[in-house]
Amino acid sequence: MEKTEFYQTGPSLSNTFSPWLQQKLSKLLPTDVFSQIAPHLKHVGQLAVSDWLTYSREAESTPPTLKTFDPWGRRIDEIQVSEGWRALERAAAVEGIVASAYERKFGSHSRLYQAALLYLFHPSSAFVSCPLAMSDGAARAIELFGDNEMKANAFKNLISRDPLKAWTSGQWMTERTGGSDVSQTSTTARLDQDGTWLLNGVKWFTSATTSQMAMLLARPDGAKAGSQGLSLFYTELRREPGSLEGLEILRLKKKLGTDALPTAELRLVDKKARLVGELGGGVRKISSHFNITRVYNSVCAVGHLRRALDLAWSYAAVRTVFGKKLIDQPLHRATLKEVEAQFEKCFDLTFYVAGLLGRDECGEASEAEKLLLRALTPIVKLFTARMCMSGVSEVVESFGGAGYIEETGIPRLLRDAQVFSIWEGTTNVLALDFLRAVGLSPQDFILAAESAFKSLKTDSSWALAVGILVSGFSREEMEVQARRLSFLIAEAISEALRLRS
Ligand code: MFK
Repeated sequence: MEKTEFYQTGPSLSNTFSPWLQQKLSKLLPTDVFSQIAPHLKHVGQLAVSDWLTYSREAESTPPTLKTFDPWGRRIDEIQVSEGWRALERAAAVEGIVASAYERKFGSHSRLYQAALLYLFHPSSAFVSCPLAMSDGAARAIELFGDNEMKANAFKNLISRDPLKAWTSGQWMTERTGGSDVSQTSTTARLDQDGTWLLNGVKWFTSATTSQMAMLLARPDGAKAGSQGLSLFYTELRREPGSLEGLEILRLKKKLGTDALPTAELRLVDKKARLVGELGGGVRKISSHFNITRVYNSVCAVGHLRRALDLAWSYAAVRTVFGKKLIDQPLHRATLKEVEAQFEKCFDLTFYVAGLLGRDECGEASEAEKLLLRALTPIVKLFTARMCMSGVSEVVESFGGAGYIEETGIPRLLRDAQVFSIWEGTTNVLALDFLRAVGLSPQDFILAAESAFKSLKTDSSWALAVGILVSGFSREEMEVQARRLSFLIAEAISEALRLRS
């Protein structure tokens, strides 16, 4: 080898329970809670850059496969996942990524603890975080609307720390008739003579079809058209491991990213199910589910952006161009710092909403806090998803050509980031959900936000947002403004959170 030959050094990662994160969490949590959870977060931060990184790489390089028939022609519809994926599912149970929110060991602070665990887990999880999100949402829906049997069995399994007992859940809402427009659900439900509900239809996007159970929407015979006629159902997928009941897996989806995650099209054929709560109100009931998955989406988007930035800073410290390390190049540093600033806004907003969720779940939230949680959940979801995508794009560019080469793992960051703004509601659907949340009385929202954050009154983004909210615009004009409004509110509240910290 000639002496002049030059090789670049790649980025490296160290424990992601960083001093920065420790400082943030120590301000968000009472001292005794922080000191109790810190050792566990440190342990998880180390796993995220060691064992879990190995498992996630294995899961991503060995995507799931569908085996439709056995060698003798019997239909088996078996999804095979890698050992890396299974190891990550086991690890998630052991570390209590879902359980910590429901054990409520730290009362209403438990959600922040859980959000911190998820934030550390997600970037090395190969999107095992997706089934966890749906499992957490299902646990909440059962807590709120489930019967005693669901609480005694499914709920316990969803929050089990024992990998042999732990369940995950699907959340099946999307159909061919309409992705965002759930009101067009065509899956039917009929009661047979024994009083069992039998469901028939096709679910077009079902992530984590390896789960043990799912929550899904269907239209009982004779029910109205539109979303008012939908009910929420609970179903178990398998009689015994590997044996699907009343389900055909039509195919696995080929996606832009999230390669390790088995996402399938399913046909339900007289699938036995149980009604969750009373008949009707299905969308309202499943919203308790997807409001949780939207918070997960935000936490994971923030964790994803953090991972991208960690890699970018690490690379900047080892890569020399024009006679200087990238980190010492003023423009390169300033560019990454801009992304850092967006990241910090996302982090503050997300952990604020996670804190509100914890208070709500423990019955401690005031009416104003409940309204803030309801209205800010869609805003934080849409904002963090968009900031993650633009920030990760900047990070990919910061690697130059290496960022465009598959084996570096950097392009995957961008492909995976795109999902955050699509699943669990697109940017526009969420901006409209904010309008649904504030309804006819935006004044209540304005008041709630201004009493939570005194500094809003002098914030220019907030002034613009309030101007739109009280403008008396027609419904159509409000819809046109909804997206801009959401970004203005996200900017204003994140600035208020920055000033408060
Ligand atoms: C790694 C990160 C983890 C992420 C996990 C990803 C897992 C992906 C798996 C998936 O399942 S992806 C599918 C995601 N699909 C969506 O998110 C659906 C997007 N569409 C919407 O959110 C629409 O806005 C919606 C379906 C809710 C619109 O439906 P409708 O029927 O037009 O709503 P409508 O009639 O306004 O509301 C029906 C009821 O629900 C009302 O209550 P009432 O019946 O009491 O009047 C609403 O107030 C209530 N509601 C709607 N959205 C709500 C809500 N309540 C609380 N929160 C909300 N967000």
